[in-house]
Amino acid sequence: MSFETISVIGLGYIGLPTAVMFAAYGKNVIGVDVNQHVIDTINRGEIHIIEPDLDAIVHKAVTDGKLKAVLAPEPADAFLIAVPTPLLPSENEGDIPQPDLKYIQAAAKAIASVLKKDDLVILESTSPVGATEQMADWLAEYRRDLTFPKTHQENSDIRIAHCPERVLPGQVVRELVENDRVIGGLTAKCSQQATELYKTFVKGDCVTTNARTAEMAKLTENSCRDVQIAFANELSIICDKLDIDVWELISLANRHPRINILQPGPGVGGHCIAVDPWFIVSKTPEQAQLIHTARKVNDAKPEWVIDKVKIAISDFLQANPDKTAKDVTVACYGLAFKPDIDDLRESPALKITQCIAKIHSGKIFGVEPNIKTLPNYLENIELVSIDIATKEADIHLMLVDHKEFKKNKIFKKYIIDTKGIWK
Ligand code: SAJ
Repeated sequence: MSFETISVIGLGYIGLPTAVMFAAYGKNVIGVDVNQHVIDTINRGEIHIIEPDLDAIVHKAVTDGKLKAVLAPEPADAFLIAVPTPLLPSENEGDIPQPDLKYIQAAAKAIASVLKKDDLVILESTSPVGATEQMADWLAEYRRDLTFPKTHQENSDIRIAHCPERVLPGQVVRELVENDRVIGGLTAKCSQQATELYKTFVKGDCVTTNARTAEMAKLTENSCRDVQIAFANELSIICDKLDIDVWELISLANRHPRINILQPGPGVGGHCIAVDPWFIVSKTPEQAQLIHTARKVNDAKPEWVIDKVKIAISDFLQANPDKTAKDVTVACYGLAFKPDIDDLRESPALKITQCIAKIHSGKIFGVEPNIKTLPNYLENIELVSIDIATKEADIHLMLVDHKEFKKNKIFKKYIIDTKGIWK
């Protein structure tokens, strides 16, 4: 089977780099997205997301005529679905959030109209266990004239597999090529064809399994990281209570040959680690006790940091009785969801800064070397340089260990250092 034309549905943080990688390796790629701005940007050879090295490859692929972006799917030999799988908003506080598969269903509906015998459909979106089978059922419902693996196994017209993306934001271009891939076909033939497709550019191993295991593998990776970060975050709270430096403690414990504790921080952000464990918890609430607790520990960390800021403000006012809260400036260092990126979405640092801006009557400085302007929705936060913040602020809250902050250690009385870089 040779795949000449490949279609990628959803041109976001995963879909666009994946699409362009196929194009860079000689395939004709049709990218599909529902957003006209995304389509126009890509067709100009530009990108709408921030990812190192991606712009040049997209520019070349579009100029070479290997990649085009369109609003509605066109016929192709293989379809990769890389749409969001968010959580539905919980009705009551404390409810277990449930995954929302509506974008997968919409993508299935959209490609169904152009699907033909011998096509391969791959679900790349991080998904709860069973989602690939569900997607196959939707396709079968929309195209009763075609046969699918559930009823026709290896003889089906359409092959279907789940192949979760596992690339790290900020290193996507390299990791797409180098990482191993888990490929879970609905049948062995589905896995084999999907492997053939990914081998176009993947230098890592393509390891095959079934779709449910592939789904669970991806959720397991991110849940494992979430649980490990929760352990570090819980340690930081315990150590604070016991007057122990958690950073020193972790570096000592990590000298043990079989211990590797991760780093505490202001909470867990991003679009994956804080979301994916819920896909497991919502499916098996009785069994997933540890994974559920880790989510709660990590989600509670921003509140703990905010309490620390309140205490620091009150200590400052006690030491400076001539001042009122209005006179106290709080500088928040780092707004992105992790170091050395400019992505503010799902960022605990941003959430904390916004919350302080709401409850504190004095000035709030946001220091974020990776962005030039603050988004409009951020009220009462002034974007300032490191220099101004260190000179003018009274309370210094370290939230993200960007390289600029590691280089410029500050020595002030009122420091809350959630990343342990200004000891
Ligand atoms: N964090 C800590 N302490 C640590 C490490 C991370 O607090 O020691 C925080 C970060 O500051 C950030 C959050 O965790 O707020 C998540 O950052 P991350 O670097 O752990 O992960 P992501 O969300 O950028 O990417 C993850 C990766 N998964 C794993 O490393 C298992 C990536 O490989 C996945 O492809 C990606 O999720 C995804 O798309 O699912």
